[in-house]
Amino acid sequence: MPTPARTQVAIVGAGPAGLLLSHLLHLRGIESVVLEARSREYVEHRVRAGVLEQGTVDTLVSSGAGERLLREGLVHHGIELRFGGQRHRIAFEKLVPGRAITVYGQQEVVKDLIAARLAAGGQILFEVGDVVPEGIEGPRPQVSFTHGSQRRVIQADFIAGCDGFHGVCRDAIPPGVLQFFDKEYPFGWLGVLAAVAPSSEELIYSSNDRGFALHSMRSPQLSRFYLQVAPDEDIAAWPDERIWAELAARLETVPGWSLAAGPVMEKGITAMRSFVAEPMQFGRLFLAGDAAHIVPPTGAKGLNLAAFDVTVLTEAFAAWYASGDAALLDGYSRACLRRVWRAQHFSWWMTTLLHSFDSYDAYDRRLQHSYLDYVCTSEAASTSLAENYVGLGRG
Ligand code: RFL
Ligand code: PHB
Repeated sequence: MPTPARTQVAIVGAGPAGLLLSHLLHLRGIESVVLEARSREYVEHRVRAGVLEQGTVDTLVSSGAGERLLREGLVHHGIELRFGGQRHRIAFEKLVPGRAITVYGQQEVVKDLIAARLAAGGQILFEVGDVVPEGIEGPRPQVSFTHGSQRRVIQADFIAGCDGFHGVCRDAIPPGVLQFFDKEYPFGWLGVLAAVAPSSEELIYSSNDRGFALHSMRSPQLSRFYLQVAPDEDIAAWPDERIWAELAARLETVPGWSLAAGPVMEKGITAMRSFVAEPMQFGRLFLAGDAAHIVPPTGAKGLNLAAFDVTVLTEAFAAWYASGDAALLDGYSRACLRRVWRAQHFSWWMTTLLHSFDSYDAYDRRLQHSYLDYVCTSEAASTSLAENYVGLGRG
């Protein structure tokens, strides 16, 4: 298919934000072209998030892209916290009745959305280079880029910057317009995908003097783990035997529970940070997902925020195309940032609650332990964790 010279919304980035936006716009009769730096193979196999809030699942299902998700996703009604030799279940069915999470890999969401776009004749250009958003202050923005060694331009009504934290769209906004809020944590996560049946039916978040560990999963045959490590840790320092020994040391802290090991399929280290750019819009350029904000993965919020942003943006574009009414577009940033900041706080709080900090003295560790104990023994405190974890209402 030839690259069009014009579209309604030019979308930079084929992650969950860009693909879901393109899909939702199509359902409203709005055309888009998605420009992605990486190959289709690469984006479909990038192992990342795994926890979908009910609202994200509902969006995917009601848009017709959730058929496999409903079949293969694992619905969970609780998570387990471990600390100080104890285990405690946060029971969603009791604390937040009727709400649950679904464990389904981000790359599966990406595969489903790419399939839906291509089936509907949607345009996704993979392996584009040197993407430059231009003219965003005026009514006729455009994106220039290189594709197949040729320089091309697509004119649009709007540009959606869905190009992740390291993308180019945020930087296309003139200096001084955006305000940045930022926090770095003194650790990273070593993520591991292993071909072994999960040793638990639900996710286990374990706080340990050796560092935090998380047991998650992808399917009845595939487990996903994370270990707190130094932020500049060298992956070469983590041969598989060391990973399994450390996971066992941090997770096998309650009597009668043991971890099953298996072949490691994939491993990598991610830095942990919090970041928000405000506002999420300038002129005809709208930022969505990680391009505008990131959270440490402890609260499992990043992908869900990206999905929320693009549902708000879809409504705003739809109103503008239907009647020329720009009120929702003008309110886009404000509508998203309220939820973004709640997720920022929750993710920071979960991270602070569960990780070990070198800077902590004995007093700080007692405080952390006391808070964990409170979360596990007070219904009010565990309800607060549960309602944030499953995702607050969309109002
Ligand atoms: P993405 O997924 O980064 O997609 C951006 C896309 O833009 C492309 N791109 C460009 N394309 C063209 N030109 C350029 N100049 C470009 N620059 C970049 C990139 O190649 C990419 O394809 O951002 P998006 O769509 O906003 O989605 C956000 C999510 O990916 C992210 O928030 C989550 O993965 C965060 N996250 C989690 N979120 C959850 O909700 N639940 C979880 O359980 C969860 N676990 C996690 C996570 C993130 C993790 N890592 C690796 C950071 C676990 C981990 C370990
Ligand atoms: C995951 O399964 O990848 C996952 C689960 C929970 C988190 C982060 C990541 O908090």
